[in-house]
Amino acid sequence: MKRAFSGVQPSGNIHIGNYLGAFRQFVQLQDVYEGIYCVVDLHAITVPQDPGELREQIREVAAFYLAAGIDPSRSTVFVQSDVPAHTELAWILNCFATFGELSRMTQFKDKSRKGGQESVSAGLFNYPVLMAADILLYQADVVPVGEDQKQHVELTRDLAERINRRFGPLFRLPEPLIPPLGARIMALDNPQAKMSKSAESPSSYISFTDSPDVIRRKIARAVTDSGREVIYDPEAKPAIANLLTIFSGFSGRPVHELEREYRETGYARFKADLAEAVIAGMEPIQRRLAEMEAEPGYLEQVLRQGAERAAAIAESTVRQVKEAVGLGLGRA
Ligand code: ATP
Ligand code: LTN
Repeated sequence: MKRAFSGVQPSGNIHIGNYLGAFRQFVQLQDVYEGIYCVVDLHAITVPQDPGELREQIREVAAFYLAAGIDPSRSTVFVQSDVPAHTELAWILNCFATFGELSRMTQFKDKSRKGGQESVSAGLFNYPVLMAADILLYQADVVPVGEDQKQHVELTRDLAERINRRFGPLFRLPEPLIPPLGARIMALDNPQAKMSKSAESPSSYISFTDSPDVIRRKIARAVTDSGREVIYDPEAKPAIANLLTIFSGFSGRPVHELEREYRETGYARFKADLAEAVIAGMEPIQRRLAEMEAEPGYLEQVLRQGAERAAAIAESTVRQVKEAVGLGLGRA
């Protein structure tokens, strides 16, 4: 079986963009790929985190993988910092990544613009190299992610190719797997900005901790475009195109069918039905999350087993890389 690897940061509440762009794919891929899924807590500390909240969010992301439908008997779910090989390979890869290519990463440019380049952590700059280590350690064939992570997977390929050329075939070259629908869900209050966990305003996203009433209210208040026709036109009507994408994602109905039904009904009716589709789609996941909360030992056991399985694969890659690069005294 080919292998899929992905990671999600414990950096806030999981939202419907994370679900449509990432988690849903992970679950669908399970029949075709061996899945390895990671809670990337070392990535989360590249920006300031409160220790108590971070720990809580690590549990939440781990639980979300399972609640979304990842089956721990078929896939591996683990916490990044439980497997030291991630930081070990990241250092080695850092010595082959260039300052120039890391300076060109869009996510770094966006996030450092907010805080100012002088004061953001060096970890934020090196973040894509840690991500490359995550992927290359497991010799992943595919990396299911939302559109925003495509550039990081391409950097991962570049690093792997560079090192393979110099030292021989150490790493498999991974492909990004971007879903055809929902790869870039936009903020409800601004269709030019990506829906984001760490956004300041909670009205910009719908989180899996939101109750049905909160979801109805957020969708009712979501910005729309001028006019009253519900049509899919991302250029002229970016807000409505985003809502149609969300509707299609949760209802399973194609966008053109929704356009046909709601074209003339006006925005209010469209938004009311959209809210019910989102609520219905989220409900089974929210129910499983609540069930798991009542059974905390279960999650810990899954994560412990996951870390053991992951470490066995990761350590073997690190051993081969150290050997090839000439580190230590060698195995003999
Ligand atoms: P942050 O805003 O803190 O960077 P985030 O919401 O971008 O967080 P991540 O943990 O970085 O969330 O991403 C988890 C997965 O969700 C990634 O595969 C990412 O590509 C995907 N993803 C994130 N935001 C969206 C979005 N708005 N639409 C679709 N997919 C998304
Ligand atoms: N950078 C990603 C999270 C992430 C990841 C990974 C995704 C870290 N390591 C490895 C795929 C594979 C993000 O911000 N969403």
